[in-house]
Amino acid sequence: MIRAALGFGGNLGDPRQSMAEALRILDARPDCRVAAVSRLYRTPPWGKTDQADFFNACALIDTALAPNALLELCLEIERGMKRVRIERWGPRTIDIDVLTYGSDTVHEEGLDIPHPRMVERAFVLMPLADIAPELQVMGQTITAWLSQADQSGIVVSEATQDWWRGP
Ligand code: PH2
Ligand code: MG
Ligand code: MG
Repeated sequence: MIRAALGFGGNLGDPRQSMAEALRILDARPDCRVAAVSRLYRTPPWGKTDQADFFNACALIDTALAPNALLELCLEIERGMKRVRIERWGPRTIDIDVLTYGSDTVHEEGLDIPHPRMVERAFVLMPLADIAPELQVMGQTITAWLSQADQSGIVVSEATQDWWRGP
């Protein structure tokens, strides 16, 4: 099994519920185990700012899937949640990104690992620092990247790390 980091986001419908369901789907699979989930954050929209706040979280999963199969699974879960995505960086019900995969570097059609923009986005780095502060990405730790990122407007929405578990 390889340990991968996933990023979750959404700002349409009930993103908390969509992210929780996605995590439970992953955890129920024999080829994926959810090892850690961050707190849940509410974050100002990045890139395209005239849209609703996002909810964001990150998870570490242990998986037997190859990187492209993991990406396919994430996209399949997005489709299953009837992901609506009108435009790049625009509103969406759920977005699941493969951030890291072990310490591998992957450049394939539609897949770049580490996620090329993760180190400049506090909405990824803050939740990831909850669960993997020492993880090395592009030459430094998540903690180090986070200290250089603009964290303004980001608030913790759920302070526990089991917000995604069912009743
Ligand atoms: N995702 C984007 C674009 N902008 N902003 C926030 N706050 N959170 C996101 O997850 C996000 C975003 C494209 O994936
Ligand atoms: Mg994304
Ligand atoms: Mg995506």
